[in-house]
Amino acid sequence: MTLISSNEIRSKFSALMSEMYKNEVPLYGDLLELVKDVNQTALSKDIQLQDQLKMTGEFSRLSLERHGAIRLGTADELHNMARIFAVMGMEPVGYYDLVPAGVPVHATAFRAVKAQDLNQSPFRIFTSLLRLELIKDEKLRQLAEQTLAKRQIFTEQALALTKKFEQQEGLSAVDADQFVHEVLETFRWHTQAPMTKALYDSLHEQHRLIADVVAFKGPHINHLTPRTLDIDQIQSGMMEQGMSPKAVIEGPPRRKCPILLRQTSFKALEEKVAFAANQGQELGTHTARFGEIEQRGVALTPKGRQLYDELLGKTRQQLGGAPTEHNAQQYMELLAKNFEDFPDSYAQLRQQKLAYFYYFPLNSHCSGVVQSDDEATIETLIEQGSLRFEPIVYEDFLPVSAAGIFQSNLGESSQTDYATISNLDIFEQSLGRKVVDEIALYEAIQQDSLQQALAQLSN
Ligand code: OOG
Ligand code: NI
Repeated sequence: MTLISSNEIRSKFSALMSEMYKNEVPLYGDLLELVKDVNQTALSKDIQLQDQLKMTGEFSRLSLERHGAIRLGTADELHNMARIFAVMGMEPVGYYDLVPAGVPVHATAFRAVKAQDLNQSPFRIFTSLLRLELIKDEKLRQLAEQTLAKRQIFTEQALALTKKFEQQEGLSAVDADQFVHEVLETFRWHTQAPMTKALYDSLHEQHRLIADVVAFKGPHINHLTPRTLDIDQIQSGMMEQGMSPKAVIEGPPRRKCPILLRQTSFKALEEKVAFAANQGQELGTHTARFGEIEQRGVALTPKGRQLYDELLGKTRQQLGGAPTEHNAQQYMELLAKNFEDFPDSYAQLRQQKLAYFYYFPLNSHCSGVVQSDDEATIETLIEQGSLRFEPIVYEDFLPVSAAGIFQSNLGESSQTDYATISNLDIFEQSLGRKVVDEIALYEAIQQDSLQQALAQLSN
């Protein structure tokens, strides 16, 4: 029996999810059109960028690239979600604690980990787990726990096929096809909420997010984000088309050499929901789903990340908190000013070890030159024109940005001060395994490409 690769299953699922979301949220389709136009223009204006994306293998994945997000209610749900994502070659990478930012969840991002797998299908899902223990009202917490304990967010077949995958280390074409359709059910929007509107309202009063997780049959996908090459152009395009994006773009300011991740979103949709009632149904609304766009730049080393966090922190401090609609202009000016301290050429970013790079051999006939991978040799090879470098794209998320995205669609008032500490251990216990360290992944990609390039130059 031929088994289908996890890359293929992930690609299929990503495409299917995009179709479903387009049907559920037509505005997402409009956004894809806008992103397509902006990307085409950006590429035709910048041959160097085109060349860079072709070298790194990102060119062909760009139009397919999406991330989504779901919010889960229990450890059990998270654990099974991890098993299901494993069928698609996705591992939990990184840990994001949103509690310090006033959002009662912690999270990871499920994604492929190897460069060639990412280039085949870079589909990622930001997956957060609700921290019910932070609900102060004990009675309400118990009600929420009971509600979550009763629900089953996966279809029987999805779980059965996952088990089959684990046993035979793969799925046949027929099984893989059924698997993606079954798993899609978990992400679907439900217009019916199996609880009373009164209970929903009390949960909502504790935190909107709690209502969003607990009141529904499943963890509906709440956004699906395409990747653009020019987010400022998208931001103004969205305003022209009346899509009302959030006031500021999250992340670093506009730069010649983009770093990490910049994101903007438009407000959540208000959707009709039928709540359970003694007699029939009671109608209400719920806002959860929204649109988001992102621009990705080079992955930073811990040293680069520290500088990023410092400059972002300084900006927020000068502003006196998180940016709002009222001080957006001032925020963007401060941000641009502070980030002048962040070198803005790939050469400097590489030399100062602020970011990660791929290395490519340019001249395969300089035998004898390359004896070691020490820094002096590498610098000489670059100067000689024998070695070329290109940025490794950031594949992950940013906790401060994520908190900003959560808040923009939950309403600003939903920021609560939770007096608690981060808890990676609790998260990993719920997940049933350790999360992958993203820095180790970037290091390995850089190191592999350097070794390969040197080996080719020595041939
Ligand atoms: C997830 C928000 C985080 C991002 O891109 O940072 C996120 C959520 O709202 O559930 O998707
Ligand atoms: Ni997102």
